[in-house]
Amino acid sequence: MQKKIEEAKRGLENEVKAITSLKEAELLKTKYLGRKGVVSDFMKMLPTLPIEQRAAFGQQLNALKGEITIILEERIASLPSEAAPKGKQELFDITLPGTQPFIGKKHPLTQTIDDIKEVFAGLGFDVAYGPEVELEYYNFDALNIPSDHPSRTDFDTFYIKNDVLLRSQTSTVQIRVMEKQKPPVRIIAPGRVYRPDTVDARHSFMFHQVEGLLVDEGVSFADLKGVLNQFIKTYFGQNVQMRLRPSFFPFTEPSAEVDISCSLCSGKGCCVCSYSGWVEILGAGMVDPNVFHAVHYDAEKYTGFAFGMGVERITMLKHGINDIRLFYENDMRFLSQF
Ligand code: 2NL
Repeated sequence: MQKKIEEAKRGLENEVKAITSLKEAELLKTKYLGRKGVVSDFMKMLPTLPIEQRAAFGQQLNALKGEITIILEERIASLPSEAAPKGKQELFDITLPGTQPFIGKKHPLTQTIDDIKEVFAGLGFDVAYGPEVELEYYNFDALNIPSDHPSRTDFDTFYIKNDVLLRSQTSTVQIRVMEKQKPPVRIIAPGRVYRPDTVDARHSFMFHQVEGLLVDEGVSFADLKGVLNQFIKTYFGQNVQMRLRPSFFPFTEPSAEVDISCSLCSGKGCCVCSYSGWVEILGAGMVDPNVFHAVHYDAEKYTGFAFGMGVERITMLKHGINDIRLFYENDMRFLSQF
């Protein structure tokens, strides 16, 4: 029996050398492993053997089967590539278009901040950043905000401990810059700010602001108007109109709220502009001398203007977005539109 098995194996080893195609390999496989093949014939002999020899012979046959499979596979692998499985070749259709890789893009708020930076870079402004966890001094005292001002309460500001808070405006950055640098100063400060507002379509406990500051000798309100007009025309479009309304901020005097003609209805009146034709986009004014005192600038020598705008608000106006929460949900159906 042992001899017959050895013979069968040697037979295959000889035959396998001669084959040149997959088809021949298949024929050999059938000859040795098929239903009427060599191994199968051996199997049929099993019951004719004495019981005590059957187990050992069965094991030898299984081993032979394994060896035959390996010999055939190795030979197939060494065949020239034209002989490789046809079916598998056809699975790969080089005429099909490739899979489109996912290409990321900037978040719409980042795009807006970048656009704003670009306009102001063209006007000679640098970009400054500062900490989001701030001292009460930078968020309020240095900005001439009275100690009993309602914005200082924990209804309007997140306190971490006594005099440490989450900044509620990015003016903190401008104070820090003025502390370190003598005029002229020309900066914008983009960043996150925090206020404990209940979240709804227009409010969020965290949002983004860009504030601007220009300080030099002889800076006037006309310079403020000119810079803001330039920004508005570049960012929203040349046909957009600007208007200033008198307002009040503790850190500027005089102060103004700045409107643009409603981009949705071009000033005719719609729900976005409450049928007024105008929408508010920023607050601005001439830096209050008390702010200059806080940073040891000579308020007799220098004047300056400052302004602040909400990034979410501007982005919503530009793209007609009606719910601020969409910015924070990471829903690609929304984000991929910009
Ligand atoms: C608004 C109004 C404003 C400022 C921010 C400022 C900063 C310094 C000095 C004086 Cl260091 N002013 N910032 C001035 C006027 C308005 O923001 O409605 N923001 C969304």
